Amino acid sequence: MSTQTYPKFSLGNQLTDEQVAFFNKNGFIHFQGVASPEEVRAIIESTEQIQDRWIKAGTKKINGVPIKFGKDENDKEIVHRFPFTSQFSEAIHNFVNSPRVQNLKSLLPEGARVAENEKDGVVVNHYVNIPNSNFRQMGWHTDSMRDIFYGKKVMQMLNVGLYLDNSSSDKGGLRIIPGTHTQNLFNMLFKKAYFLNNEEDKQEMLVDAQAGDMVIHDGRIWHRVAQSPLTGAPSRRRVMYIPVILGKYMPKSEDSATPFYHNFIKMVR
Ligand SMILES: O=C(O)CCC(=O)C(=O)O
Ligand SMILES: [Fe+2]
Repeated sequence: MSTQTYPKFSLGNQLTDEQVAFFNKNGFIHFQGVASPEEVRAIIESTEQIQDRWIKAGTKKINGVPIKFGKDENDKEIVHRFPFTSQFSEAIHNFVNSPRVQNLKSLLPEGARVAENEKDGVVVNHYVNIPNSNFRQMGWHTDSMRDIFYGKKVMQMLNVGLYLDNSSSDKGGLRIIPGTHTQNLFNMLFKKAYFLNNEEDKQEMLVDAQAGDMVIHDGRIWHRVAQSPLTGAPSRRRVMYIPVILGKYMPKSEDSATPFYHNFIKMVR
């Protein structure tokens, strides 16, 4: 891993020219303390309620997108990957529609929108490293690859990550290769084996975040989530992703088909 560090910013009412320039050059940007501890707590609580509801009802998919289930450190059944959370949580819906998040559209060309009911909606990931964990890491990928599975042209998109737990190398953590958002299509497709490759890259950079921080990445950037060196509760890592997208409006409904790339997500553990 590169020992390089990077500057962290604070998010005001409008992005500064310096922040926009940093994002355009590197393909990511880190804002500290964007959500208050109360907001983070309310979001976590609402995911726990959603989890109980889905488990009780035996819900397997939302709008065609599979819910990823597994076990936590107490052998309790949990949800590891929650799609479309803002449709089930007022706390998440309010955060996503707050000016802090809506103003981020200015990082993309005119017409960008926050996608609450397209793609997988606002996703919460909950990793925990136990023996036989069903979700403790995520191999190398770009998020924009999903556009190709939808038969769409690759369009610029943002994935806006809100950290619900502290996440440094003790959690494994998000690793990104800065600048890869400007690569050509061949490198986006073939630079690494999608989701199968979990190997460290010399150029990868660790995103070292605290709960409440926001880290935005361009959908074309290569990234992975490393496995925590710890096990059980100390390995817990929860992060929420808000997609900001361009292009044709493609809302999902209960009748929507399961996207092909979920065959890969199913393999991720
Ligand atoms: O958990 C993370 O920080 C990244 C997750 C991710 O890359 C994804 O869901 O596409
Ligand atoms: Fe991703």
